Amino acid sequence: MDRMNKAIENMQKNGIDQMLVTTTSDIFYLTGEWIDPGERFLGLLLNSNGDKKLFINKLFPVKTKNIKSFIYEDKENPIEIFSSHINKNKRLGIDKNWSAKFLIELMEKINIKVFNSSKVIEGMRVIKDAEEINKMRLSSQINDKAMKEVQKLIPNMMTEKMVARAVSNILEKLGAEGNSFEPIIAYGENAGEPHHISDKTKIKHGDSVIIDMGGVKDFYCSDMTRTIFFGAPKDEYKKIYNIVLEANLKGIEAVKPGNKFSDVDNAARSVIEKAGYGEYFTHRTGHNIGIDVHEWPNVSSDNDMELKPGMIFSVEPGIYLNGKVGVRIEDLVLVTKNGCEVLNSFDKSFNII
Ligand SMILES: [Mn+2]
Repeated sequence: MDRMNKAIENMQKNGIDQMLVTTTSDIFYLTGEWIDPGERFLGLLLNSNGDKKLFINKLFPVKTKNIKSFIYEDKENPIEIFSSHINKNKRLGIDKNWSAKFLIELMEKINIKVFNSSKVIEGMRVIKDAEEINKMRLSSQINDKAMKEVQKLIPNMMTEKMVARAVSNILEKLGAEGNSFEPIIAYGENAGEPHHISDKTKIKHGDSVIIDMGGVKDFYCSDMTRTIFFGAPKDEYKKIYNIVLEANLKGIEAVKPGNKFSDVDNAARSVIEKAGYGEYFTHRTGHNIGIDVHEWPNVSSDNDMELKPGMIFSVEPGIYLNGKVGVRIEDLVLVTKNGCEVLNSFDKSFNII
């Protein structure tokens, strides 16, 4: 069954009569078409009776023949057109990412009960099929190769920003379409912030270097982090590195069907807690990934959802000592029948360049 009909079947099972899908990645997942409308309205209205209607601005050509398209022009009001296709006596499922400007306008125009129906597509996307798995493998293989090239740039005394800028070119040369997110290159004390924005900082002797990067290949994202050192670091920093590495390995070890996302978080987090650095691991252990770099759900202590074969997510523990040092080690893993396959193979042993 194709994905769109599967989605409609899921709607029927969940008692959802009508549902609006609006994100570029969900529409790509369902139709195979990548349409990025910027600020303009794009929506796929699915009905449990099997009707599929796409609302799209004339600026964006649609190739799909199996959906009825309603094409509007800039001089028209797309919410006016869209609202005339809704059954006002029934609840309308709405994509949680739909822009509030459209939702507010719709709610001002018509009196209808709306609810968040994102779980319908999220629940499908969380399990990758064979074709998606192969694309995810390839995407991470490219990222592994790119990491090697990026690490070669570090001794060149370029700023964080210059290295970050070089990442997309390296990924493209290796066959990717580009970055899956703005790469994080963080030196020394900047690495002490988990989401540092790369700036004009230059590297100093003994700095830890966080390199968090990912590419897009055939619409599927990679995401990996390595931390290396520029010259021998303080003993404590080496100790921290080995704790984070142990946490990464223990987290990965916990990835198998039957375990929960919270078990993976706990396996990684408890290594860091036992070593006395629990308060410095300030984020969740990971996130699912696929067409989007961050997909539902998270690998976190409060997520008791069970792991199932075909899920792909990151395991990325870290320790961040504000103003001093930061270490994060991140790999993508695929849940298999008996355990997991790590999609990244780039070396993660303690490394001084
Ligand atoms: Mn990540």
